[in-house]
Amino acid sequence: MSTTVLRIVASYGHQFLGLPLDKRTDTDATAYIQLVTRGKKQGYAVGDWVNVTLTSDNQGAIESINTRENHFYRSEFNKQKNLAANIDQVAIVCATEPAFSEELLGRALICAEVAEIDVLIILNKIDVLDKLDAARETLSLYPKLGYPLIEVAAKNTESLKAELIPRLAGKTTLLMGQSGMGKSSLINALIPDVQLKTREISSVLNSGKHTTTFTRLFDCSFDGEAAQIIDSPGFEQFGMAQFSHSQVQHAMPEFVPHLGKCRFNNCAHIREPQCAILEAIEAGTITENRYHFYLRLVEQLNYYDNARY
Ligand SMILES: Nc1nc2c(ncn2[C@@H]2O[C@H](COP(=O)(O)OP(=O)(O)O)[C@@H](O)[C@H]2O)c(=O)[nH]1
Ligand SMILES: [Mg+2]
Ligand SMILES: [Zn+2]
Repeated sequence: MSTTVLRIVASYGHQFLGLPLDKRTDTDATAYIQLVTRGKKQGYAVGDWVNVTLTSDNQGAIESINTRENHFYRSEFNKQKNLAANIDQVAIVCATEPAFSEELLGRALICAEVAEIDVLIILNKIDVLDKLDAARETLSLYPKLGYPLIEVAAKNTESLKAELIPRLAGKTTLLMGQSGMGKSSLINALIPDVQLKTREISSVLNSGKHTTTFTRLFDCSFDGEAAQIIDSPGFEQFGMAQFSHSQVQHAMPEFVPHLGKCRFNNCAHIREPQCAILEAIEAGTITENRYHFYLRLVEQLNYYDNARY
């Protein structure tokens, strides 16, 4: 038995697949190493580098995990759900139609801020003209908060070349979106042979019927520049149960300049006098919409805090 370093390139439930650094050719199904975890140990994510004891040509056990640059996670009631590790950015796909959830977008942005990972917001399906203005209106706030926003149509290759590909080249990007936003269409347009690669990986994971429910890392190259795209299952929820009030406040860029400036140190920014946050709402630098989003998050954090004890 020998020990080696692998990168986790796919996860499905508690199953993981790894590839060695020198075998990034993910068109060869035989290169994948099926990984088992020791005991009940979990918390691994696609993008992690792990030390593995090989037990056969295509199987191994994860012994330990190398230090992460970062990891992007949701935080459900009693555990963290890792989506990816060691990434350069999170790209969140929204669409003109069906309408996307601004609540989920807001939550994903909070998770990215807490993890200190850059964000890219993608508005897809801009060819659906009668819904375009409404989507643009909703999203117009976010570039003001510092989040880059690009507009594309998955079926318009020119828009991908002009807007999206330059943002992906040279980077590792976690691509996320609610189902129906066009994430698969984007992946299909960006990654040649994606169907073949997906079939191969599902056969190795022995889950052929669940081809879109696993997270996986694709190695690709745009104009000769290497890039990695991590495809993840469509999300319908975004828990942040374990975040603190302070984490949430600091994850809202328009709140940050006002934090610590309220009259009371323990100000909850709800109806206290001389509250800097409430004053910022009066002044229009924090929108009512985002403030109510914040209040909903706080209400949920309080609920979890009470439920835990
Ligand atoms: N009009 C238009 N339809 C799109 C575009 N991208 C995807 N779609 C359609 O939107 C639907 C959902 O796309 P899909 O890629 O499966 O979304 P996913 O659930 O996010 O993976 C499909 O019917 C696609 O053909 C686009 O740019 N314009
Ligand atoms: Mg899909
Ligand atoms: Zn306050």
